[in-house]
Amino acid sequence: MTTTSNPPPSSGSATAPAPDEKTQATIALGWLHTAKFLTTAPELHFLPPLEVPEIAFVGRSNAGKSTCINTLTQQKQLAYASKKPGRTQHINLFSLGKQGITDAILTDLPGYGYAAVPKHDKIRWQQVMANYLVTRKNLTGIVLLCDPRHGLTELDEILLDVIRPRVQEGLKFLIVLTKADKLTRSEAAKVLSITKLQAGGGEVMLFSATKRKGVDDVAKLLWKWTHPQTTTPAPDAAT
Ligand SMILES: Nc1nc2c(ncn2[C@@H]2O[C@H](COP(=O)(O)OP(=O)(O)O)[C@@H](O)[C@H]2O)c(=O)[nH]1
Ligand SMILES: [Mg+2]
Repeated sequence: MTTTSNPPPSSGSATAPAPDEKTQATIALGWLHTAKFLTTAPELHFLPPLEVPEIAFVGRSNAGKSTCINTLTQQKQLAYASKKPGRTQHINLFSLGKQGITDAILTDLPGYGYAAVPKHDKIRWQQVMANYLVTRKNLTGIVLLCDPRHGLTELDEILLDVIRPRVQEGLKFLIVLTKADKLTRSEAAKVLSITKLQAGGGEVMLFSATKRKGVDDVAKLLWKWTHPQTTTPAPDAAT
């Protein structure tokens, strides 16, 4: 017989989201929709020092980063802003906040691993990115986009090594497995559990822009990262 020392947290259904979560997703998506192009810079030292929390999006070229940012912000011109000639190898910042009051920054870092890029540009870029990820003071969280059909690649692993000390110090970290619509249910479950083992203290979520899978969950997490004081405490699931 089992003991009764662990009462269930609630009597509601385990699968249906609580109404409260739906409201939280609406708030988070409304907030993400306020994203506006702020500035662009070729290197960290050209970026303005900022006080508000900053979330960086990183990933290999073609991982689905632009599509993910467009989906989360419900705007097409944002990723377009990062595609303008001269900005593709830049750090692009977007401001977020209701009523014109910036309360967070979303950073789009150029995709890496694109084969046609000359080697010396690749090395330069890796240094810019590592410098940004290691020293940007207001950096609060990192979202690593990964196409689950390829899994984490060598360059993703290098990035994980670079940020590991900061994650251990409390930097938030999320791996978004994109294009989940391309996977069968069992493939999705498998890659999710494998990636969780590799995520080193970070979270992992499945995402599909076409099927709108994971959109609410990623939005809520980004909101939570940047508004810790306004987040209602969740039932204790921490280890
Ligand atoms: N099926 C599917 N294709 C996607 C999804 N997200 C991105 N893609 C496709 O993947 C390719 C690369 O996406 P993009 O956002 O440009 O990747 P980026 O280089 O990381 O910015 C494009 O052809 C997208 O249409 C998704 O959720 N589902
Ligand atoms: Mg892109």
